[in-house]
Amino acid sequence: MKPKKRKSKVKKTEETEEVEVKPKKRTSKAKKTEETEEVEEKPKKRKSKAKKTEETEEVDKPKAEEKTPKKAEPKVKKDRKRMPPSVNIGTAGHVDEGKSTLIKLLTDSFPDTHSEELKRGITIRLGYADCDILKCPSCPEPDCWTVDDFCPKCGSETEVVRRVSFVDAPGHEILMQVMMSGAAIMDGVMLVIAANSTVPQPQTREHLAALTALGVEKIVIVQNKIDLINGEEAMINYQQIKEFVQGTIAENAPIVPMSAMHGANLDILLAALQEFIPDPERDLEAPMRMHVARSFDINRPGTDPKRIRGGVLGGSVYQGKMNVDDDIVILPGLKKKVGKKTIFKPVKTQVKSINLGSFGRSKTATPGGLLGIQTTIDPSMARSDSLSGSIIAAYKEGEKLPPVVSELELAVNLFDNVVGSEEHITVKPLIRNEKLLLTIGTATAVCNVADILKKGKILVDVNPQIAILPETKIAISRNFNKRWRLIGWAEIVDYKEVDIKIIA
Ligand SMILES: Nc1nc2c(ncn2[C@@H]2O[C@H](COP(=O)(O)OP(=O)(O)OP(=O)(O)O)[C@@H](O)[C@H]2O)c(=O)[nH]1
Ligand SMILES: [Mg+2]
Ligand SMILES: [Zn+2]
Repeated sequence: MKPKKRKSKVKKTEETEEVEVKPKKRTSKAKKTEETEEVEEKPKKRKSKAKKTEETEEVDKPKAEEKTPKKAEPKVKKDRKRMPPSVNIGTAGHVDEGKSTLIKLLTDSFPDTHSEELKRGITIRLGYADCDILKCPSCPEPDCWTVDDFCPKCGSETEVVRRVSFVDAPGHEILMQVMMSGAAIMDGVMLVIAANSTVPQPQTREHLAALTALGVEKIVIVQNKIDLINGEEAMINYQQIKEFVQGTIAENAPIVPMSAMHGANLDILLAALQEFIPDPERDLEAPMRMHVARSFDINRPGTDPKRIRGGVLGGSVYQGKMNVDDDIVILPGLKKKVGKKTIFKPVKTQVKSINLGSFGRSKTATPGGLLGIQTTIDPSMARSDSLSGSIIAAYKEGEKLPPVVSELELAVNLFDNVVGSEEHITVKPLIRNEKLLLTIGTATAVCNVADILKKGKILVDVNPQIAILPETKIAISRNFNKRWRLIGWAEIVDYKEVDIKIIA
């Protein structure tokens, strides 16, 4: 592609700034506090032997304990076999339908830990937690599946079959980009639909469309909150779900009726996850690439300068293998202001340690599983997710790095209608100079449409630049009344690469 000079008026930072989320009522706050206390006095249902990691310390705020499933207190096995996570399973679905409660049931930890999330009663950021899926050697399918060390049905010792990392996405309509950047690190998804609501709700539709656009096609549907309805209502709701998914990627997805709050049918859900979301085939020989979904500074204020630890980046390995002490490059890199322009400087650093969630420290990381890596970069550069949306690549002298781009040529597919709004909005064709929000991997960028080309192709300016994996599918959102709505998706046909100079 020929270099072209075109001035873009886009300022990513201003336009992508977080939109105010309206407070939402959450039921029985007082009751919840009582329950929290009660839960804390009891021995923990499942004890994780992983040491508390640096990564978790950062977000270690008071936990919002949801109602504990009414199950017998299982014992904890001492010599439990441990294996690193091998798959990432996400949540998707309309706000408040029980995604985080489901993660709590599976992993024993409630993902909403930030004070704003607790105050508003909704998920705002991506949540992370993991658990082992275990099998009872004595019970038949699907009774045999559990997340406990001892079978809740017969008491036999269970065996670990695999470890799963979960990515909990928010359902609120204005947090669509958060959900979509989370989709970049999901191998499969649990689409949660409340049985006591009509199907589909706007974000049930929009999330399914986003999953389709971004190629997350392994789906298990959770028909949640069945404790709130009777058998007949459950059947009507089930039919609505069936009709909704007909002709979509979720057409053949299993539908598991559940109560995430009371733990009903957890075994059936686990059986479905085992069958319908297997570990994808991984390319361990390919050059290592990792999606960064968050970044932070783990040093407490006032830390002795000699003991300061480098910036931490969290996300998931996309391909290849990462080892402690590997040289890596963060792309597009560290943000710098040059006059009025924001530019990025790719930075070379080293993997100092690898943390696989509650599994704990590891010398290596492969695709599947969420991880945090400590690097040698100035920790202030990683503060407050400032590096989320980056790509980390293995650094080897002379080896090609993922491109950092300033322009993209896209083959676009637009939906007929805006799927995520209550009202009916037709998607009109794209026009030159309009601004679109693109979700590319874990990155989001407001881009200017520079040109409309033939055969459904467009040219967009990417400013500030981002790093891409060229095979990545892109979700396209358009602004309607100050709200970004998903309107379609695209594939990368060509791109204009920025010359990068790596700083060590
Ligand atoms: N009765 C009943 N209530 C449930 C169940 N699952 C979740 N809830 C309640 O539904 C409300 C919302 O649950 P969350 O898990 O926060 O929902 P969410 O889908 O994560 O919400 P967002 O992340 O904000 O989209 C909470 O009050 C839960 O206690 C269930 O199976 N039965
Ligand atoms: Mg939630
Ligand atoms: Zn059993």
